[in-house]
Amino acid sequence: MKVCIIGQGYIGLPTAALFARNHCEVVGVDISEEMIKNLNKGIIHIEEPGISDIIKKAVELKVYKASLTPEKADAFIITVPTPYIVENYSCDLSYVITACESILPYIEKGNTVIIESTIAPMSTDETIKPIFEKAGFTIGEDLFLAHCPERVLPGKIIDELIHNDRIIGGVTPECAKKASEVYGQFVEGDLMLTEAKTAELSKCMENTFRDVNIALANELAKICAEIGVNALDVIEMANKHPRVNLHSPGPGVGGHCLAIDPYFIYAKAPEQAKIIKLARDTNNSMPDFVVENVKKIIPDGKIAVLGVSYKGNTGDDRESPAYEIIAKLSANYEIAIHDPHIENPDFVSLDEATKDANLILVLCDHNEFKNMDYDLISKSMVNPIIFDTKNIIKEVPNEIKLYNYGNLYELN
Ligand code: SAJ
Repeated sequence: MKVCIIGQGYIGLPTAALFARNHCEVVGVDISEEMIKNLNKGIIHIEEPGISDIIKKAVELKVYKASLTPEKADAFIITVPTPYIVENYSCDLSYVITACESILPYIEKGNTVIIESTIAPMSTDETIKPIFEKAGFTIGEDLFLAHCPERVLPGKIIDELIHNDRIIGGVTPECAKKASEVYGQFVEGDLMLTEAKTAELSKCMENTFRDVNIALANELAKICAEIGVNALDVIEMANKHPRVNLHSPGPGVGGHCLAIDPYFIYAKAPEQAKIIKLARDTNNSMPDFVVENVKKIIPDGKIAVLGVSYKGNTGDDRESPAYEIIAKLSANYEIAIHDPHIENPDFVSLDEATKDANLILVLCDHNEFKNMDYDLISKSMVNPIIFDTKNIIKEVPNEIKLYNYGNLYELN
């Protein structure tokens, strides 16, 4: 089977790697010339375990190639971003539409087209299907169209792409059947065949479930700071109940999924999606909560910000709440940023960041921050204080004061 994948990002590239490893011929298409050049040398641009080796080998074996233009293939998979439109929260389909139009000259009767990008409910039927119908195809008869959302956790993408169950939402039952044959090349989880709109809403709802639960944990953190209870102890105790799973509070919710997908549902049914919108607002309020507490800890001085990735052990900083926090603190404080997973000429080493700092502000749960060189920190800071918004530091020496979401009430 030959597969052409449009978009070689966090999802498109690992997907391409797995098709190539399973003896398919793969063309990976992207608009970035530099990325294409590097990929054809086997050099990848994302931090994700396992991908680099597979792509290198696939390039050598000539089963994978990257290109600026699509090619004829049996299956086309669209994995381009879908941001939300700030004014009305709806799903911005412009990249998906452009990607669909870009493959039109290469599509032949009998081909399968799969949209993996997360899209709002009804997008496949109302917006994407007409693009191919206008080009003369009859969906379900001579072209097979499906929405098959990805559901993988960054850091574990290869494992989850292979083993997670997969929703296959066909525009017609025949479309779902054809799309399932494509994923059958490497997916070992169940392939669940359904309609496109059910697949669209299921995907958005998965991330909304998580966003709402994180909002509940963040609300708990605020309540505890107000009334004088240790939020982290509450979470630990409550989670001993066999049917309770309180999530972890933090500095806000980042990434390209949880911070965006719930809006796609809200934009479709704002009158009904009350909890969904409130959860988004609660999570969006967390940077202000962090800033308020920083101000209570120190009125001015230098802050060493540790970590700007949206989640631990990745170099991905899309929608990261860290940037809003830094922007808001910059007005009153000197800020030095350290992130071992992100290359940025403005970022500094841990030594440099903590030198003469008045506060260490942990905004991301990279492993490097769970156990730091506290001797060095004690020497470089006059009065060492750490505010750990990810609640990852378990113990510090006596001379260091540690704040996390368990003891913020001490600041009242
Ligand atoms: N976070 C918290 N508290 C928690 C868990 C997470 O504050 O208890 C924060 C993280 O720090 C991060 C954000 O939420 O800023 C999102 O992180 P995440 O690990 O929950 O999710 P993503 O965005 O990396 O990946 C999600 C996953 N969805 C679910 O777990 C339901 C993944 O399976 C999806 O494939 C992915 O979105 C996607 O592409 O949609």
